Parts: sequence; structure tokens; C-alpha cells
Amino acid sequence: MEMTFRWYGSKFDTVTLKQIRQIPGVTGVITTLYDTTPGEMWTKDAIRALKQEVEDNGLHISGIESVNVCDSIKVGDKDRDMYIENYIKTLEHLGEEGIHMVCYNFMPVFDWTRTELARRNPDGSTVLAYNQHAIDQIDPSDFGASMERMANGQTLAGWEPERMAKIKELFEMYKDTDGEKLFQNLVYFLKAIMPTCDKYDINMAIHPDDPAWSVFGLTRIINSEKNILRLMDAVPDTHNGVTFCSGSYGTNLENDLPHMIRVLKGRIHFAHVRNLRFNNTNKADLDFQEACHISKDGNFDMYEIVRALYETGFDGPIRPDHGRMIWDEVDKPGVMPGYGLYDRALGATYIQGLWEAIEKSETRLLNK
Ligand SMILES: [Mn+2]
Repeated sequence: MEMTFRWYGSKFDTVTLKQIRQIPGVTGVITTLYDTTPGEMWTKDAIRALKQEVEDNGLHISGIESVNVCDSIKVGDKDRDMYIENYIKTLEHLGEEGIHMVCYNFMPVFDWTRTELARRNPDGSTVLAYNQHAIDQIDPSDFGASMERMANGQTLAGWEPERMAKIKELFEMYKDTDGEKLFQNLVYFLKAIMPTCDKYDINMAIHPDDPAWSVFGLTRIINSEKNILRLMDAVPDTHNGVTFCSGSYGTNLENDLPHMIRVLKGRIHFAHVRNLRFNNTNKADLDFQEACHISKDGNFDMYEIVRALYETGFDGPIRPDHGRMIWDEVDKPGVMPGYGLYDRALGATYIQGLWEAIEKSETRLLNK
């Protein structure tokens, strides 16, 4: 595995490449052209400039998160082939610049959903959180009024303002897209891009749905072992692979995370490793918040997750995921929710500590 760190680009991220380079063990960044819109072709010049900037700072690009897939492809409308052509051109340009891993997702309308951006812990740190009662107050047919009804200044996270403006239109666009149709549209997309991925050795890594169930009646399909294996079988090319995100699959406690890693052996091209803490596991009253990375702060056994990655020979980029806001980073203007510097840096060193311990104890056993 290679330890990496997500970076949104110097125009958008409060974290600098210089800071990332100083995190022990981090050699690569996972980045994107944040000011492109889904469906747009990425130019070679823009990719080259981004790569140059990263390399000038002593790091390299380990992968892209994300090249977003536009709604036309997801719903499979008349424009999809044109947008798939753009996506293929983007992949060609990335491949020609030596970039071989692309994370993407296939979630309708919302990329992720939380109900609080800064829930305060007793120690003063803040985290992203999800509360089912807050979600239940929202009527998808009338978002404006629903947002006003939400108490305590809670805002729905994961919703880009420009998408909120055309939210009705987006819901309308997806109204005939059920889970099966969405799945078939995903397979259509993957089959179309696989020859390019084969040619340039680009690993596509689908990010799971977050949370791992339907929200506001919008279907979600990448959320369980059964569903992700179905996708792996539908397009068996190993370039069709997975971003294993423990925090997203883990929103559903029925997902056995270490077991999923084992059955996906060879198909995991990218790993997001983080922990969640459940305050209420009853579905109707569900409440979880993001935790720091260590096992004892949340519900996941992080040792078993890292161990499963180690045992299956995972050799792709791994990154710490959302962290708490700590050390006065809470109110820093412009900081991306969940993507502060300090707690993620602690996560990176913790994951490497687990990895080193597992690797050395395994080697010692083998030599006995
Ligand atoms: Mn993730």
C-alpha cells in the first residue's frame, strides 16, 4: 500500500502540499480538478499543470478523486454517449500523464448526506454526524420549506448550493430510474470505458453510497457485499474495481467490513479508512457520528480492517478519511468539512502503525 492524502488543489484547499509532504509516510496525493463540472472533458494542459504543481512539492499524484459522472450517464438519457466520449477522452489524457487510478461514484443527486457538519464532542473537537430524525423532517418535494423547519441551525451537508437551486429538476430527472435501471446504466458506462482503461491501465474504483441506503426515495445500488459483487461479475475486467470506503459501507452495520475486503480481493484499487461511532443503532432513530481513526473511538475494529487489506495483498493507495476538527481548526475559514489537516494526519500515522505491526508480526511468524 501507499499512504496518501486527499488534496483539493491550491485554489480550494486550506491544507498545503508542503504540509502534506511533512506527514510521516505520505508520498502521494489524491486530487482532482475541483473546478470542472461533471460531464466536462479534462484537458491535458490542466492535468499536466496539476501534476507539475504536485511534483514540484516533492509528492506525486496517486490517483484522482473524483472524475465525476454526470447525471445524463446515470439516468441513461439521449446525451449519455456524448458524455461517455468526454469521459473517455479525460481517461486518455490522465493515462497519457501516467495517472492510473480513478475514483468515481454512481449516486443519484447527492454524493453524501450528513445532517450536521460540526457536532461538538466533550473534548471540544467537532465531527460530521447523521441523525435519522433530522432526515425525516425533510420533504424531498419541498426542500426550501423543509430546510427552514430543521431545528438548531442544522444544515444538510453534502449538498452543493448550485445543485440545490435545481433540485426539483434533478428529482424529476431521476423519477423513472429505479435500482435496476441505474445498475444497467452503470454497466453500460463501464463496458464503454473498459477498452480505454485496458489500454492505459487505469483502475476504476467506484465509491460506495454514503449512507448505504436510499435517501429521499432516490435509489442507491453500491451499498452491500451482494450488490458490489454483482457489479464486479457484470463487468469482470479487473480495471472495474472498488474504492473500499470503510466509513460508507460501515454506515450499515450489517456490512461485515473485513469479510467484504476478503471477497473483493484483487478488485480493491483504493482504500478510505475511517471509523464511525453509533449513538443509536435502531434504524428509525439511527444516529452516528464520525470518529477519529483509532478503534476505541468508534464501532469498527480498525485492526481487522487493515489486516484484511494486508492479507489480501492490497497494494493501491490508501488514505485516512474524514477526521475531527481539532486544535482550533474548527473555525478556520474555507476548511473542507471533514478534511482538516491534523486529525487526518494522525489517522495516516495510525494506519501505518497498524500496517507495520501486522507486516512485522506476520514476517516473524513465517521465519519461525
Ligand atoms: Mn470515502
